[in-house]
Amino acid sequence: MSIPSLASVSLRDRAAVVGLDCEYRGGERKFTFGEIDARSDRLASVLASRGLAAGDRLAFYLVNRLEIIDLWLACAKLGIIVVPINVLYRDREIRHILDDAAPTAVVTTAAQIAEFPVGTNCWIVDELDAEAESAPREMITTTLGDDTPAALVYTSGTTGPAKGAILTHGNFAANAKSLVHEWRITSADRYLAVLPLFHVHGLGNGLHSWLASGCHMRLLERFDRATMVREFDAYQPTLFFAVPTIYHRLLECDADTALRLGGHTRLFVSGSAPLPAHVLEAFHSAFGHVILERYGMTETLMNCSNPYDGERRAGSVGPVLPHVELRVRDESGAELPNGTLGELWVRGPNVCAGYWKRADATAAAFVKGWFCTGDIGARADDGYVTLHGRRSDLIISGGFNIYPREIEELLLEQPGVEEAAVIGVADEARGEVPVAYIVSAAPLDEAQLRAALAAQLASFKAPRAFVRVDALPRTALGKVQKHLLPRWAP
Ligand code: MLC
Ligand code: AMP
Repeated sequence: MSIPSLASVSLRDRAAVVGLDCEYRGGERKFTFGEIDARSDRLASVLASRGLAAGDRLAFYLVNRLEIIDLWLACAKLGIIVVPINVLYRDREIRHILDDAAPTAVVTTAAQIAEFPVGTNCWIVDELDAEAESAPREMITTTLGDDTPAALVYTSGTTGPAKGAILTHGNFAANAKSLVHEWRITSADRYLAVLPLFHVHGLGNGLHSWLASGCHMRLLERFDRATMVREFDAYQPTLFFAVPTIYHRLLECDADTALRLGGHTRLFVSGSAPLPAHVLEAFHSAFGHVILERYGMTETLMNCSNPYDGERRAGSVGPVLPHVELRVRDESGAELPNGTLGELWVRGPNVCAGYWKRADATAAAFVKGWFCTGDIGARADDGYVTLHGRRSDLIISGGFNIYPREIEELLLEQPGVEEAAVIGVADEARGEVPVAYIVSAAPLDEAQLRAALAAQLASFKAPRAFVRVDALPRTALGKVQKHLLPRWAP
């Protein structure tokens, strides 16, 4: 099924129903599903008149706003491949994505054009919006199959730079249909959307559950603890998707507020990073809800979920979803018995078509149709899956991924830095934060290091601390043994 077919349940069948409210041009506005459909048809005319056709790439670099939905649907209808770029990314991260995906243009704001390399074809979102308002609404007849690429979502590997996971129309549709069924999402739900639409948690799960169910959505620019209580009170959502850091922040609510907020919500979902058992328990006591934890990734959308009815087990991501197959395998690829730790391999309509222009990386990640997730876990006899880390040294901070190697390479370019190793250390709110260990003959100039990193990398990748060491612990073969680095404490 294609994204337009999935969305037609809402856009066409519920055309007269108000399905979205969000900030629009500085004020609050409500949109019917019919208006959303018409807006994306008109934007599709504009994109076609600018020469875009099926298979072309179009990037966006925007915080959550209505126009991302217009863009997503217009591109889906035309078969254009969307390339979301994290708005926190800076120079080097942006350049890499643009070079790799070669989008015709990047849709962004006038204020953010300065973030892009000179010569980048930037389209201003407000100008596109204004042009679309007066554009004709034409019948779109693009042929879309399950295998038609819908998006390239960049995700880093342990070696080498970020790769574009090719997510297809079929991936998004299968994932959304499954979640709507499993989490009992209906048109009566009210979904408060705070997760960024440039990552698959907000895009694949959030936006598409809305489209597939025809529920109501309130789209916020981002999660902000200070305004959240007001938002919950005013909107009274039934559905909330978040990362553990957001639940951690919500626990700062006083007892009465927490009970009140929990009172009208039907389902709180967490994912993208481990949800600590103590947060699950504290949230249960304060808000009266057991958060439903699930497991997904950019390349596969959703793999496992605790059940809607039945036990939501602390520390587990629940059983594999009905449309997905999951195996736990050892290093040779042999299947392991229940209760034994191994790498999780998955297969199903949710799994991406490979990495953009990276046949080598695709071949390395797929074995006989199975995607090797790099996540280490085990399955219990009753089917519940637990995750126990990763094969790589990925750091997840506030639900955003950080690959140490990227920071290490940049540190090595700085004056006086001879060797560098970055590791994740536990952080109560963000789960993990990066800390850099540096070998340098002279004392470290921390301000210079911070400034150099800030100019080129997203702010969430900035090391919490820079620790000078005499040498990095290495094996006889020269491999850095990160687990032997001295413990750092704030
Ligand atoms: C944070 N910032 C954002 C932002 N979140 N900017 C734009 N959009 C967002 N969503 C910026 C802030 O402006 C600030 O920038 C810096 O990041 C730190 O913000 P903070 O508010 O101090 O941080 P915190 O209170 O810790 O909250 C951060 C957060 C954020 C939890 C709201 O980390 C977040 O939105 N995380 C969600 C990540 C996500 O969606 N992951 C899914 C990946 S998909 P500055 O410049 O002032 O420092 C995936 C697969 C799956 O993983 O589905 O499982
Ligand atoms: P990303 O590359 O941003 O898609 O991140 C995907 C990774 O996030 C997965 O491979 C897991 O390592 C991790 N992840 C997602 N959900 C969970 C979860 N519920 N618990 C622990 N880790 C998770």
